[in-house]
Amino acid sequence: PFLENVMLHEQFLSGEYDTTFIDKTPDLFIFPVRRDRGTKMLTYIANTTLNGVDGAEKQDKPDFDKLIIPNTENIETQPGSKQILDERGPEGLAKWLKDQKQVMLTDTTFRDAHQSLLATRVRTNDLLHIAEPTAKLLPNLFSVEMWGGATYDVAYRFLKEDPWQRLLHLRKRMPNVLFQMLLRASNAVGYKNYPDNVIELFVKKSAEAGIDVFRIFDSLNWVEGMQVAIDNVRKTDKIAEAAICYTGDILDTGRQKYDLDYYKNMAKELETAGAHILGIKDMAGLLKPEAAYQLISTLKETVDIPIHLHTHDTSGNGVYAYSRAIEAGVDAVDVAVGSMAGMTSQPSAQSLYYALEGKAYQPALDIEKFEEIGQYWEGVRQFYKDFESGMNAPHTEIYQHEMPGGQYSNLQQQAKAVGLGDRWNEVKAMFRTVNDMFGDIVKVTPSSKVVGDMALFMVQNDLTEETIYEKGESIDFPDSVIEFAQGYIGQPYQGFPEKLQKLILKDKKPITVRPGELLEDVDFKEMRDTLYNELNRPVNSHDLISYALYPKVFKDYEDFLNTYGDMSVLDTPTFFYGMKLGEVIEVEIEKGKTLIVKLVSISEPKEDGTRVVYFELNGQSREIVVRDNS
Ligand code: 3PY
Ligand code: ZN
Repeated sequence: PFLENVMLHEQFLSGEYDTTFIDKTPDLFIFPVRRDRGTKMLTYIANTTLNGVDGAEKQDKPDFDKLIIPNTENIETQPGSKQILDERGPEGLAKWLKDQKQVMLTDTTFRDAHQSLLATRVRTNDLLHIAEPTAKLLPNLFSVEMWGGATYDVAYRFLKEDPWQRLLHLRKRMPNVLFQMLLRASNAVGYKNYPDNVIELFVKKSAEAGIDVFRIFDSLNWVEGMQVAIDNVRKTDKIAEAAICYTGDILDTGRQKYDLDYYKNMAKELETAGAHILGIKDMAGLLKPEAAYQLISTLKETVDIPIHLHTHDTSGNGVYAYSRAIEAGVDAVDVAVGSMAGMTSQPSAQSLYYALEGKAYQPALDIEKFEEIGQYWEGVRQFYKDFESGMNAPHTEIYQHEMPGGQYSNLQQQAKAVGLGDRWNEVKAMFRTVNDMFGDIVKVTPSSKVVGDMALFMVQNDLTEETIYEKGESIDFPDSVIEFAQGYIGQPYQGFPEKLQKLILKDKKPITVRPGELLEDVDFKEMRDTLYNELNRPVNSHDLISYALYPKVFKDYEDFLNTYGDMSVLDTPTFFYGMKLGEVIEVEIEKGKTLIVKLVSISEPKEDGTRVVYFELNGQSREIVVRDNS
């Protein structure tokens, strides 16, 4: 009742109080187990067993090997980079990073690796099992990238889980390494520009919940679009890693739009804008080894802050590119655990380690531990085999189509969904054509999505570059393409190609200012009241932010919770495939409370298309009636 009084208090509802304690204490929101919690869960399992998950074909549950989780119970957690930040602040941390002799590593396995290999589908449950072992076995990491990018949206939309809970639970288990997220500047973790006060609250609450390093980028490398995010990160005393997105090819003298001077100028601008670290974000893996050497050597002379390089191994040249960048003095690089590395993901930590053997800058880490953690991931990866892109060899075509690693598997899924699965090669080629039509732009979320949408649209409608110019006036372009031409995701370097912009916009007028300047602040107080009435439950800051970013996705997630409850507690095979006849699973629905579920039998379908699914729940018989959609 005390808790209820607090949460129904006028001041609490108004949001005019410091919510830190409540936001960071998810336990407060665990209410006594209602009687129907078991029924809801069984309904999800029954439904998934009969019909599969939304958006995928129903399949029988495969036999998976048991996961191998390193036993680290008796190992103490060593202090790491997180303690350095806490003790010395962001400038002190940046200085420490720059002073290191060996190259420092960011492990992206918890974010970009699975975003790039498995369409971002790795569930919190699978991250939690390996979180503590990772913190204990790899205390020398610079950071673990575990949030942001597409993880936020996909968590709600497809995994039916709360990304804030992921962050809070991981933070508890990994107190010693810096947590890093990818922040799309004014697009936060979405695909469009948001009002400045949404970015402000998002950054503040993410920092409070546990993010230490914010890698901030703008999808058109438009520094003006990054300033609000940089300023807000600086206000939290966390690390602003402002990033340049690498595009084109500095070695190609025939292509001068993005040359060394371009990168030098932007690096200086970002340092002036307040970056603690300079990020180089090679999101598609276009940075060839010699280019890496030239770029990093030049930038090391240009800025005083440390430099952190990110690439994708799509071409197979990732380890070589890193080796050359390290020779040129780069301070940190992004890698993934071997079994989740390579191809569209980051280069393998282990491969890089061995490539640098005999060098003073070889990373200081226990390679055996990486291998142990890799065995766990090898097992987990099996659960997500349906989301693999099918790329199983180095893919040098990347230098032609320039598609970001995180986009490759997603766009491929999108192409399949609109019936273009067998025209994937055409889509890739069109991706490059569209880039050139747009004036050779930086391609990374959301600008890469615009290029992808346009490429799909053109292939689907059998349009070519020529026919676009011929028939453009009568063509209704995809919404994202119109918004891009309007300037709603920012200004491309050297502007839009005018002729195409006019064809796309027709009567609409483009903007040239920062979209955030035109967007009204969100009234969070009013939003809190609206949400409180709609959800019929207390609303915390995380709910508010998620609703502000993704209103429909967030509401659909709430509907899912009302129907089935929190299914993030299920093991991944059960979440995706349901159960087999006779199978018994254990589900820890909250700390110390475990349910034992057995699937006993399934009846024949009745006339109305439903079946009865018979379970035992903690030894007691339960029947669930669900529709069989097959
Ligand atoms: C994202 O924005 O999600 C990316 O990973 C861009 O590379
Ligand atoms: Zn990336």
